[in-house]
Amino acid sequence: MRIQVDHERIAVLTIKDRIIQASGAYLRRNGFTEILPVLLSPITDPLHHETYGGAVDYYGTPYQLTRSMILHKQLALRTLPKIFCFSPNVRMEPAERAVHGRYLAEFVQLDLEVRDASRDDVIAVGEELLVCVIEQVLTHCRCELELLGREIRVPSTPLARIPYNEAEREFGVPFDDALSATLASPAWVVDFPRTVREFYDREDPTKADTLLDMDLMYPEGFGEALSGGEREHTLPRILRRMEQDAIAPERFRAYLDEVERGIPASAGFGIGVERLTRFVAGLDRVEDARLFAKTPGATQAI
Ligand code: ASN
Repeated sequence: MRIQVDHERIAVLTIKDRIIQASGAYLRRNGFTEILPVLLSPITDPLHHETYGGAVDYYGTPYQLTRSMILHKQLALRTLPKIFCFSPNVRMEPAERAVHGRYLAEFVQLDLEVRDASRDDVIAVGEELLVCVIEQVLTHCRCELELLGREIRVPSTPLARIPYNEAEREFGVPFDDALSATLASPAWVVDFPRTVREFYDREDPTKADTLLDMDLMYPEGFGEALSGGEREHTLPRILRRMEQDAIAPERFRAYLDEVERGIPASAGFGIGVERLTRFVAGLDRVEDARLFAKTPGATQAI
């Protein structure tokens, strides 16, 4: 057998390996415990945008392939105070999303959640994590970055925070690509309107219809990196949010039963590992950041 040597691919996967190693080490140093992913469950993230499919016949009951582990993260915090997980997510996005170069039907997010934390707390974790990952890649993957022609700097923190309304006023909606193209350093977008996000992100008690949540935007047009926020954790508020989103509570019965028994207040986020690799390695398309990539709308042999 003749093995083909693809130096660029090796460089990208080496950088990705370093990103995984550095982020896991950073989180463990900071008191987080890694939990293993859930792949199948009667409940998963409803998401706010349309994805389709993903149901599996599980002994005659429809189970979902995980779209994100958000609901399980909340439940896991009853056992452990700070958790993270390299969580495979399946999101069959509409085919037209492939043009953006940042969607994969199957990807991994580094998903974390902290009991009794505020948005500011997890923003600080996100910034330190990003700085640590970039420092580690610069230290250990100089040759790989050089081979890929990528120059990347460690961002200075705290990163800028841009209110959602401001980004919308300046760039319209969706603003991800346009905003990201103007940034020289990663920046947060904060305070999303309730109507554009899922029921689990917490509404600001002092500002109706505004959420205590955030996205991180990469600079140079790489687009969205991460989503997260503080969470709703009481039954009446979650039921109200589901009603506002026209979600039948029956769909989330098992989750709501657990919420009724009590889940902790928390905040957290999930950062896409392939998108982070794409940004750090400076790749045109996210599918170059993993093996066996599945782009929206296309079927693959493997
Ligand atoms: N993981 C995200 C979060 O923690 C949710 C998502 O990916 N939709 O908020």
